[in-house]
Amino acid sequence: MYLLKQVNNTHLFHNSKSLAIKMPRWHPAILLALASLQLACTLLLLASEQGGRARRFLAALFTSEEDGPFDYSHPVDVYTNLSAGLENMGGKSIGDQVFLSPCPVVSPLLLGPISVQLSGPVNLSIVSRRNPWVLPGGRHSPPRCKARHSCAVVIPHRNREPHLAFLLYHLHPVLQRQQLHYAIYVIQQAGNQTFNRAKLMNVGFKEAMRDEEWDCIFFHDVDLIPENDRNLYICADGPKHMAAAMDKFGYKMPYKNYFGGVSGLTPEQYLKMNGFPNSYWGWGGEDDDIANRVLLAGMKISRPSIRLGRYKMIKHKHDAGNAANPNRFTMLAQTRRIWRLEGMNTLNYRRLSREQQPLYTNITVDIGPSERAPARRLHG
Ligand code: BGN
Repeated sequence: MYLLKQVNNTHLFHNSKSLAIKMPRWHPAILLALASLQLACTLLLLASEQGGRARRFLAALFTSEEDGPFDYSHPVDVYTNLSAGLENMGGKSIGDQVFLSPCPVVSPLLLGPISVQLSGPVNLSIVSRRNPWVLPGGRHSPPRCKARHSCAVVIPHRNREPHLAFLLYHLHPVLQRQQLHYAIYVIQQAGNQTFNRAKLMNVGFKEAMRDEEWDCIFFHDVDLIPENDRNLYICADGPKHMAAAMDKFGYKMPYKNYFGGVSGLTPEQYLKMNGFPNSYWGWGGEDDDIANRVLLAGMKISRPSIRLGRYKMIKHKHDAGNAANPNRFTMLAQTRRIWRLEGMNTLNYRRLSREQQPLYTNITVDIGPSERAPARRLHG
């Protein structure tokens, strides 16, 4: 399909070249005078009191819808009219997916900036009550139209139940507003070994794909809450880094190829880069390794604008069992040599349990003792 699109685009390009329109010849001085006149008129119009509409029109011409403008000083409650919105979407009969027509290209349920509630009593039973449309295992499909996109959201986890409740409180309604067919997978690392975020994400990919051929797999930190429901959990041409602007970094990228927090890949993109590394035990570096893999596999990172890709991080103390990984610098220097040899193709783990909870599929895994990094082993 992708190849087909490429071929079609090239074809169109060649066609458009051959469609050159014959223009009359004007004296350059006349052209210059006309252009100056037009510029003067435009400036006059924009400066005038009635210029508001013209300014908005020009802004709409030069910024895409996804860039806003968004007013983050007046966010909206993410549950605003949610159930009514889902019920009133037209279509034939609830649950009978076969006879439903496709959902609109742009969901009419989207709100833009949403308020992030990080105080007050939020627990899983409250989240369940607020999300009557979510099925066991944390699955959902729009009730009145056929979703155009599907995604699995993988959340690596250990001992962060309060954060998980806050995340699900916001994420479920966001995904429903986006009219996606989706499921949420929480991958719990058993035991007290050092945490291994990237390996848990590899496990999540494999476990999610056992259920369904998802269009897109998202890898989501448990402590990052989306601030705009127009930041779509849909894959892009290149591996997508969703969390372009986090409050903790002053809503900008901390550095150019940052790939941490929340990202989404198609199964093809993920397999092309041999998944993620299994050997980063403890905090840091694994996201940079993943970014390197994207580039080494010949792909480009795709990212929403920093106006759209906003996330709030839940403040917390440093995790026990997730000390900074002292090997990360040497390991990162080895990605180029290692990425094909280590990743999805060397993943091994033992699944201890898999249950359908009301809000997510809960998978507990033994991912083994922390090995030494293969980069170092290969070194000698
Ligand atoms: C970087 C970390 C990332 C982390 C970001 C943001 C490393 C490797 C050092 C070369 N990378 O410094 O893993 O997500 O900070 O906190 O430590």
